[in-house]
Amino acid sequence: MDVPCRPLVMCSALVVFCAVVCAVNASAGNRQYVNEWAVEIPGGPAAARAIAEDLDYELVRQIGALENHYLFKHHSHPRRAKRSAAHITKRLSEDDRVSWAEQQYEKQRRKRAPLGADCGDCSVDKLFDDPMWNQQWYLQDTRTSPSLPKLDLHVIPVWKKGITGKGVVITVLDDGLEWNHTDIYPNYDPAASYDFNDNDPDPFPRYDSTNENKHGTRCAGEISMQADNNKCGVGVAYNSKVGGIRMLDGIVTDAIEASSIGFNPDHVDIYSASWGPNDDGKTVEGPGRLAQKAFEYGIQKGRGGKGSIFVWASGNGGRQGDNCDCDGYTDSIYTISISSASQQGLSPWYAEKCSSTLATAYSSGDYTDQRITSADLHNECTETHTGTSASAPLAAGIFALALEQNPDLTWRDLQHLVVWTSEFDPLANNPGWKKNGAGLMVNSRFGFGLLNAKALVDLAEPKVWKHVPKKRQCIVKDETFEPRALKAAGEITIEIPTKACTGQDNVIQSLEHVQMEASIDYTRRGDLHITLTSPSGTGTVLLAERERDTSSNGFKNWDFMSVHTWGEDPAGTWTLKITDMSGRMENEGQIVSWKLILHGTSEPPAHMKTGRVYIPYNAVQNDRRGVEKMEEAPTEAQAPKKAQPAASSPPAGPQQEGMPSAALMRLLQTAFNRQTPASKSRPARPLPPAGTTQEEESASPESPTRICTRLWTG
Ligand SMILES: [Ca+2]
Ligand SMILES: [Ca+2]
Ligand SMILES: [Ca+2]
Repeated sequence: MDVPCRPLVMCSALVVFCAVVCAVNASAGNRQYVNEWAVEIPGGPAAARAIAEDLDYELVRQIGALENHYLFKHHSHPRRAKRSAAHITKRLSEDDRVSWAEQQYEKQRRKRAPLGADCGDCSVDKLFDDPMWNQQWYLQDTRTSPSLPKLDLHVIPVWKKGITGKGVVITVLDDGLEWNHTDIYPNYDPAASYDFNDNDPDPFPRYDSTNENKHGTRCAGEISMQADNNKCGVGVAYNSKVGGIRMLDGIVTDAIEASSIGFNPDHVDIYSASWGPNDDGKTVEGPGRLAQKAFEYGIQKGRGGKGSIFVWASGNGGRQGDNCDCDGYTDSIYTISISSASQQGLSPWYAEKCSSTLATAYSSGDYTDQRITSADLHNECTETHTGTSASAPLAAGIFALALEQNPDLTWRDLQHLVVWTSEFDPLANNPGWKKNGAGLMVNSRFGFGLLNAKALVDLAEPKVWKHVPKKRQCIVKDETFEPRALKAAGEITIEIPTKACTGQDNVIQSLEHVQMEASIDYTRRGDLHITLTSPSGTGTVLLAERERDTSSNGFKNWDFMSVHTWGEDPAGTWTLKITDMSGRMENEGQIVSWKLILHGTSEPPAHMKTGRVYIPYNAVQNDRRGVEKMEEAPTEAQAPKKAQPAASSPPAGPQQEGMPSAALMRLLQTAFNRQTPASKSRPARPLPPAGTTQEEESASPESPTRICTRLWTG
């Protein structure tokens, strides 16, 4: 009896059939079929016409330049259908005069209009024809697998929105600009340029045998290299306008600095500076009187009153044990101070720590890490731009994108945007992260983390962004304070209770910057360690020890600035602690005076009314090919927290901890420095204006205990 077998056979056949059909359907997904067929007819046009007539099609046309290929439209078939009309295709295919036929269906394609217009649906590495585009790892994420740590500043999604820096003017304060460089010239802006070294309008650099003055051209190229011109690489804001202020190739004075910082502030939007006082680990120096006034003028009057944007490199003194808290330019509340991270997401050997750094951009790292690509002197290109010098211009370029998205952003809006959108996750494998009282992750190596251009520009969108409230300033002092002595192995603790000007119109409920202005006498300045703890419990190192700083000059009305308590409510008791753990028992001194200056707003800015949500960065980043699918990645994005082996870390500077083979690495680094431009790519930093202290601000009204003063409200 074979009857019982039959259903089995049929079922098996059905299963096989279903498996095939289902697989086909699954791969077809959500296809929309149209009433057109592509048909190959070896007999040519006459045969095509005949077939069309016989089988009731309209012959639309030959398909492009393809000989014997025709497009047929079926008269009675619906224009769009979810199912393919297999029977119609079969009928066509089985005609002896037809060698091949296929029903057409709609393909999902996205416009990439501003990008690679000639490029169709090509991949990111083919977006531009510039020969060094594929070395710009910090822009296009050259990872080979989504499970690897992310590798770029998330700029491409911004470009894909059509935002490329148009209408935004950046000037680079440096050693000149080779403005006729092929990759810079189309974006060069003479109105954003001047030569304060030779006092003429042409910032062209002085050539010499060592190409000493390449720095400004390299920094400008990072921002504004032309895209898709088959030359060098692509600038972050490749349609922005860029100028150069030549001011580092000669004697730098306070007047020259002020002239540069304040150059044409109604025309220039962003000033990018990759220089500062000596990174020798023993200098304490800030802007002189004129430069300080130039900053203030720019903030109050620049950009039609919205405030000039000053972007500052945080300094390259890591190996000298330098600390950017002793650099009054990065330490200024008016500058956006930018530090560096290597390709491995680590703090590089040259980076400095301090509490005033706001955010981080990529740059060079260990000698195996890739560096930064840019234009170079003599119309050449470079792939070896390094240091925090290379990070600040990348940030300036990203800020140009934000200003194109929303030209009304104030200088404080931009700082808030940076704080709120910079990413902790890609730098999470470094020590020193803490969560402040407002739920923000912050680190003295990186500020609030790695810049995320897409998040920043999206949040800056005029329909989304609400200007931050009016700036308030509340000064907290103790008029009864008497100088207190400090000795080696000793400790001074000062409790500072404050209501943060409650009851006055300059009450502060949401902090921005905090400044501790202090005068301290000490026999060996570099042995001092100063921390400030907020009422929310956020501990900030305002000053770390500097081994090389043997000065006995102390600090005179120095503003130690911190952004680490950003967003916190400052009411409560602050604790200032000064210690000397050096073991040099001969050390002695005193804290002469102090003043706590709280900057912020009387109500939390709109964007901060709900807490910051941190997303694993790979989840954000894996949409980089332009397909915005956050849900695809999160589960695997949790995984790639790489355990970074110490051996692959950069050579340790004196401040870096837990580096087992630091001596070996230092040796390698020394050898490396002899043959690469890493340590000499920075121009001589400008000679300091005389004196090591800031101008004392004019005395503010003081009351017996502590006083709250409202200053200008930008
Ligand atoms: Ca000149
Ligand atoms: Ca180019
Ligand atoms: Ca420094």
